[in-house]
Amino acid sequence: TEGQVIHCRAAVAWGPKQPLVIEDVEVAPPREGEVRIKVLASGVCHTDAYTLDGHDPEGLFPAILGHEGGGIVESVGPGVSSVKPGDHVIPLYIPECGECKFCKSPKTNLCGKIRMTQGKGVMPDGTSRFTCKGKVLHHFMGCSTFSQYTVVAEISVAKVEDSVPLDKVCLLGCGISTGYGAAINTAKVEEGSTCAIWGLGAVGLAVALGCKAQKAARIIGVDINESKFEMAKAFGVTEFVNPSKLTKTVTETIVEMTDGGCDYTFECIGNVATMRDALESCHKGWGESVIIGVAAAGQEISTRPFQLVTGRVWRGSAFGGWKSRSSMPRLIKDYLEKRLMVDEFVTFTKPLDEINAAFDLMHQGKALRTVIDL
Ligand code: NAD
Ligand code: AHE
Ligand code: ZN
Ligand code: ZN
Repeated sequence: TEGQVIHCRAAVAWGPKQPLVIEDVEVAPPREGEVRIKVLASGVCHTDAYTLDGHDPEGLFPAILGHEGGGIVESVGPGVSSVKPGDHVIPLYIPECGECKFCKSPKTNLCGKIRMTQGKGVMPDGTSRFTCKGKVLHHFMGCSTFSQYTVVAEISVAKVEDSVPLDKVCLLGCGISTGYGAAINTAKVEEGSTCAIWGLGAVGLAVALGCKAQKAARIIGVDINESKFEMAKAFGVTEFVNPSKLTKTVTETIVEMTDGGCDYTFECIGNVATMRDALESCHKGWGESVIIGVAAAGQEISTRPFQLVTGRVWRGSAFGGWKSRSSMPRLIKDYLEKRLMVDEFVTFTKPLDEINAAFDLMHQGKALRTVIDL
């Protein structure tokens, strides 16, 4: 197949708020600095639903969504030296070129090398590798894992050992790494801390794993879906708050429970009202709140500046602050040595044909992650 156009099946997002359609698509060979991957598995992240629902200001259609995948390199373009056909890889929506000013700074994981073209739904040379029914399809987040084959930049792949199960570690491509790293790298939670997490989906529960790894004393879970509470205990959540069942505000409740507020809070929903609640539930003088959730186009956060004047800190985190390619061995090691739960996040597995059901399960709050078997 090397050097040839591959015909395969993919879930195509033809337009916002429309179900994905399984289509026969053509995937062109990888060009210079690119890698073509046979995708074996992909998680469905809330960000895929957010984009499909038309909430992403960068959202483009038609497109092939998906950014939480695992697969095997089928072929590589000219100049590719870090991976070869047969290598097992995880596509990365934040690449790591190692050369740009972001990569050179220890302060961020946001590589800038191909961010512009990635946001326009094309490869770094400005063109797409996907067509369907004579139409060009956009790439998504530099990954497009809802396709049996995809093409990504070499700097957007992390090689993993052949022995790790791709149908599980695909989740390290987004949700799990994001939450786990937000606690470890972004908040840098300390031993004995009191933490609270808004949203107990895959991202929120991975935050709990990170807080637990950092030896937090209390991990308070906040969710309106109480069916999440039982499951969350296994991920280290120690107490629960259901905002829809309170007589006081969630902030008043948490400030009271914690003698003045939390050391660290995390927003894992994507709702600007809960972002405010998470900030204002931080302790005066030192509490820090990390925004992980992605809010819809047009939304803005607000609080009284006095909240910051009096020592609370508002931060944000993308992919958990992990420098993507160079951190993957650490994440895989934590998984293999049983410090990081991964298998437990897979609540359903579905064939590509049933991908829309995976979105339904997420919206119904029944899934942590549905892994699509491509
Ligand atoms: P999910 O749908 O699995 O989980 C969201 C949880 O929030 C659910 O348990 C839901 O019941 C709860 N929830 C919804 N509204 C609520 C409210 N008003 N109050 C309390 N709880 C509420 O989603 P996920 O895949 O875990 O993703 C979570 C968020 O993180 C999304 O916004 C997603 O786009 C974002 N995300 C960001 C990054 C990043 O790098 N920053 C990475 C992955 C996901
Ligand atoms: N494209 C949107 C924002 C979407 C967004 O914030 N994406 C997160 C990752 S979500 C993963 O599930 C992110 O890492 N952003 C950093 C980046 O460079 O995109 C918009 O508002 O335009
Ligand atoms: Zn994601
Ligand atoms: Zn870079």
